[in-house]
Amino acid sequence: GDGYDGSSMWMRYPRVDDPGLLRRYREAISTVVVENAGRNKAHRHTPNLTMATGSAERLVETTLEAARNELTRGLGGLLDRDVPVWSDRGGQVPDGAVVVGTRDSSTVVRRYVSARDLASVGAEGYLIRSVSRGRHEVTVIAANTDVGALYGTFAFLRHLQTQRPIANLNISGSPKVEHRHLNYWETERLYAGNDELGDGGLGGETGAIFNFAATGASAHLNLPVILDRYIVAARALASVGITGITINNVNANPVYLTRAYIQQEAALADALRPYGIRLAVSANYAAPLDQRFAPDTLTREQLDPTSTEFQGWWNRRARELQAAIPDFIGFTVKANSEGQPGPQDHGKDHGDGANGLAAAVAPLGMTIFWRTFVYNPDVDTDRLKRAYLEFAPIDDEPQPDGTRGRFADNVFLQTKNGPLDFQAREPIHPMFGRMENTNQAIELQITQEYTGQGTMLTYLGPMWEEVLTTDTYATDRQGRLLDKRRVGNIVDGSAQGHRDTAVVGVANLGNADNLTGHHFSQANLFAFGRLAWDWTLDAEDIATDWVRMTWNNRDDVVETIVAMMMGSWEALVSYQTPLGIGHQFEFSNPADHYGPGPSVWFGNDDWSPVHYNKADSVGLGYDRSPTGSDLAAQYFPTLAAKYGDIDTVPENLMMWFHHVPWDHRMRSGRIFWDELVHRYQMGVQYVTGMRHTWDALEPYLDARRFAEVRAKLAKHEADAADWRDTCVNYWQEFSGRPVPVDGGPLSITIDVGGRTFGGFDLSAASYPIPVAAGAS
Ligand code: BDP
Repeated sequence: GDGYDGSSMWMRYPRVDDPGLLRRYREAISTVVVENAGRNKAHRHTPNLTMATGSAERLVETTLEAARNELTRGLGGLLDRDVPVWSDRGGQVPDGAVVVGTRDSSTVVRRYVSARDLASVGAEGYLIRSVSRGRHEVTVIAANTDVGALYGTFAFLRHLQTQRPIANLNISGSPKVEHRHLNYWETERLYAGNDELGDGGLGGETGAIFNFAATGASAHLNLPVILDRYIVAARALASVGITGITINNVNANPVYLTRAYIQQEAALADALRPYGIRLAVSANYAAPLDQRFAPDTLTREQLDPTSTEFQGWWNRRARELQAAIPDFIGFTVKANSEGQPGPQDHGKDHGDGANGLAAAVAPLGMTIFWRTFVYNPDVDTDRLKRAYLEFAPIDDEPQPDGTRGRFADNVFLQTKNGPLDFQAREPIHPMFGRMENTNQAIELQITQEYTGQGTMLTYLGPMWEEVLTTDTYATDRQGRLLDKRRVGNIVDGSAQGHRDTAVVGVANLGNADNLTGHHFSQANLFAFGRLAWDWTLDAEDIATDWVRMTWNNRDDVVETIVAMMMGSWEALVSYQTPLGIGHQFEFSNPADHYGPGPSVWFGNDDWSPVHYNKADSVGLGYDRSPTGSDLAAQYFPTLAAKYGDIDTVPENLMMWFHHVPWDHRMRSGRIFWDELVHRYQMGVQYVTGMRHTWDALEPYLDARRFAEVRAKLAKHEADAADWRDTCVNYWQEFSGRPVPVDGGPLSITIDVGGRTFGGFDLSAASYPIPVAAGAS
């Protein structure tokens, strides 16, 4: 693509538009030097793997080739001239060389970067330095491994894409978390190109980017051909440091374990491997019953996870996978959750189940990611308490050797950020900090299931920043507060000394031209990767980088778009589920989890909005304080006390923990009813503000993407208003109070983590840029 269809994502590399900067970049950069790029050839199971016809690209065979190609492509674009690869083996590297490598691969790196300096950045980190020798100025991108060199390459390109100065570079980076994975629910919750032909997917257009099932002319993944789009995705993921993908839905179809599929998975793994991306598969606990594996099938009785039959069966599948994919990660498992089979069907618990699979794959060096998204409609009145109740005792169980915790070392418990299900705002999951003896991965949702799907412009960076920086108030066994105890510290291991660490994001890639459907959904993939690498990064800085890389570098344009993005999530919370109310979504195709349904009852509590809102003449919200379900008690004491008391609970979580009386006095001075209506109003008006602001940006943006976002914003605004009207009208039946008619505020500002965004003056006739952050 030309970059104006979004198909290059944030790797567009247009010519640097600031003439002074372009001159300085051109002076500093002349050639690319990647010595020994062809060594360390990545394993190929599929020797004749090729790119689809029409592709300009050849498949790279090594990680250093990927780095070299990215540099020539990126620098060539940004500098708008050829930046050749230097190939003269004998001579000294030329002035202006950009050198990439490790101390093993590169004599230049060896000359300029000491082993000691490199040791500080670890296996996947990098150093970027300007060095000079005589009149020679050289930029060195150095790492301990080839993949570290690739990450450094992308960091260097990002530096130029965001137009930072190139003189005297001394940059380093290294990830805080080891496993930075995507889960790809290939048949569910895709909002990027889902059934674009409108024929129910019959045209092979299912929306999945990696489509294993398709055959014939429209097949996406057809051995041994790899589409360019997979490589764009691989580059995008490598650019933010993603290390693995579980490629199929957690509601797992065992077909992904069959030989025919493994062959295709191997081809995909071959193509992604040079980019440092490994594959995993979601496993269905009862797959051994599946006749597609005949004669290697088990009986129901043999599904006991402690049995040698069960472990042997999974060991055989894992061996087959490893034979084709030597760096295969392991399995992601959703068991005894939403109707999926699991160990409890055989009288065993989650510890037995996870450990049974873990034992089967441990000899192969593989890992089990066991999800904790469990709830039991038969016994739970408040399903949010279920995960902690099931998993905490196993984590705490005394072992024969005197230690605690039954989960095996190669098991991660994978837990969603909040206890319900990826709602736009939830409190943190009470398990964070509670799994002292078990590896714990956090699962975030990048695909916008509950946050506007393919229509609403919702930047999720601030949400993840809120989650990861939330204080758990975790204590040690003696009840003393830990020093480092934010969710991010729990996840990166610094809180409780965990060595194995993981962040997982439910991905939003699809088969749309721009890979994510909404152009702004690309920002969520970008932000997820950056935060998975380093959760202490600032969501606004990440947005700023993304806008500069993806749209343009005019400061006033950048500030304007970033300001829109930064308030967009809080605005969505406001018009959908303000003040901590949970799950108010209707559940009717095709609008699943998109539109409002506050009055709906589905025949059981699990997913019914009326169960979550508990609207009555007294007030609104779910009592999870000590007078109610007491979910609050699952948190560490300080947080339990804070959440459990209506006077100390943060207002943005008030209805999560309390049934709030309509006339409760809020911090704004308004009564709760008035505040509630005000929130709905503000959310919608923020969207109106975004639409107007976007219109003002027309002269500065490319026509195609401008128009596509503009059309989405119009629908976004209408749908946000529908949320407000549907909900406010329904609540009014219970509150019996008039809707406050102050006309709403004229200047809309949204508070994100103590910072103010918006400042849209809706009384003005026109909305000239800049609408800068904080202006009001
Ligand atoms: C729910 C989704 C469903 C997933 C489930 C899960 O609606 O598609 O299968 O979560 O995470 O939010 O297992």
